[in-house]
Amino acid sequence: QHDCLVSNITVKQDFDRMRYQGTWYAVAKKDPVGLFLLDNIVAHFKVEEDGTMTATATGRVIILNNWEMCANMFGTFEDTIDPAKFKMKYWGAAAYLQSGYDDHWIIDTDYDNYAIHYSCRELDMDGTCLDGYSFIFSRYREGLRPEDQRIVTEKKQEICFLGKYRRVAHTGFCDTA
Ligand code: AZE
Repeated sequence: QHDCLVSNITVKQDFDRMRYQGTWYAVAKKDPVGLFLLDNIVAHFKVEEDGTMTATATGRVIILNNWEMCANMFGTFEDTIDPAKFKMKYWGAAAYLQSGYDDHWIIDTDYDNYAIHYSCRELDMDGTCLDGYSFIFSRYREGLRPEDQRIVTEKKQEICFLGKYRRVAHTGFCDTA
């Protein structure tokens, strides 16, 4: 049923960036290769006056052998022909944080409870994803409602990341400063 080809992955139809605005708590994540946000990951999406989508994100990271901190990150989104597929330019508030340019796809969302994000950084020769990451977001830091969990499990399968997610803890580590 799912051939795992990145080109066959379907995204949210008629994605509405206005309704996507506000706070999203990462409740699970699939990591890419290399450094990544560890936990306490919260993102805030906004649509600017010119219609551009932007976001800020915070999360605990460990950099430069054992320096634990909260990374304050920024992202701006470039539109593509598909309203749910963006290119995200991102950077850190401090220069020693990561910066980059990633795909940012909204696989599914109901805007009020859950969202499934997907980013493939590197395609394999066969068209599957060799290196990618994904976030499961909730409007509530406590997690997803049981009825949303079924949808999320189905979508994890569709993007071929089922079994590769880890729960994202929210301990309050990044709540201040
Ligand atoms: C995302 C939500 C929208 C805004 C941004 C996001 C991604 C951020 C990173 C940050 C990595 C930082 C590291 C620091 C050492 C998708 C969560 C910017 C990928 C690894």
